Amino acid sequence: MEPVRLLHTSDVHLGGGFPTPDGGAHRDDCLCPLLALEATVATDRPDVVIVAGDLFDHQRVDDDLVDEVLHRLAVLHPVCVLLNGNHDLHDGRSLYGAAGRPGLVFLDGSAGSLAALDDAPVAVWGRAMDDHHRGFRPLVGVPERPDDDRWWVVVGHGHHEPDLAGGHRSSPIAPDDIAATAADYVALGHWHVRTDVSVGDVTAWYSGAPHGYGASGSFNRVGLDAGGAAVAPVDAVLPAEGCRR
Ligand SMILES: [Mn+2]
Ligand SMILES: [Zn+2]
Repeated sequence: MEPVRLLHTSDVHLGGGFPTPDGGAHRDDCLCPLLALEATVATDRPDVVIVAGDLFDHQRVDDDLVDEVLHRLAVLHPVCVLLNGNHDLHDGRSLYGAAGRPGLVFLDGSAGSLAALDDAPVAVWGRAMDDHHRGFRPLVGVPERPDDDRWWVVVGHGHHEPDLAGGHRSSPIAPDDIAATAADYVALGHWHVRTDVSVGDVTAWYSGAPHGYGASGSFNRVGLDAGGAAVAPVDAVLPAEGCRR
């Protein structure tokens, strides 16, 4: 298979505003993390961009901001794969009604959506979250690895829980769930800290939030080739003093 390069992000939380490490502020209409993503795409030239949930901070984000964000992601070139998260549930108040447009692949199925991308030899699966509760299992119900010449990428938004029996958190993801995907890469969201949760042969990461968590944020750069998945951070460069626009 042709090698491919992914750029994986999650927990962008647009519409929520957030402080900077040195006391500045990003406003509610801030696009700084998205501008950082665009800058990274321009230099890194990935084949696929993946947003693994919580692109938006809440479901009351202004329509114009939602439209601008979806438009900018749609025209990124490469294709952008979107999964929603618990902050931007795909339910009756979903913000993703306008996500069906060229350049975007929104994984909208509450039982999972499988998509074979047009412009890259990649098949991707993810399960849209319509309710964030203990019974929602982001990585349960993953289909068999497609039997064709494509890299197999699974996307999920939820809480990694090594001891499922002893836990209580919503949308749990067990190590066995990750292993069972048999994926070349599992792109996770929900944790704001970049974290490796790989199991055996299955490479799985939380990308972390681009605005960081007490430190500067990053995106996850993933190369898939015959040697497997090579994962590295790439800095998300946001203005330290807060919003510029
Ligand atoms: Mn989340
Ligand atoms: Zn900002």
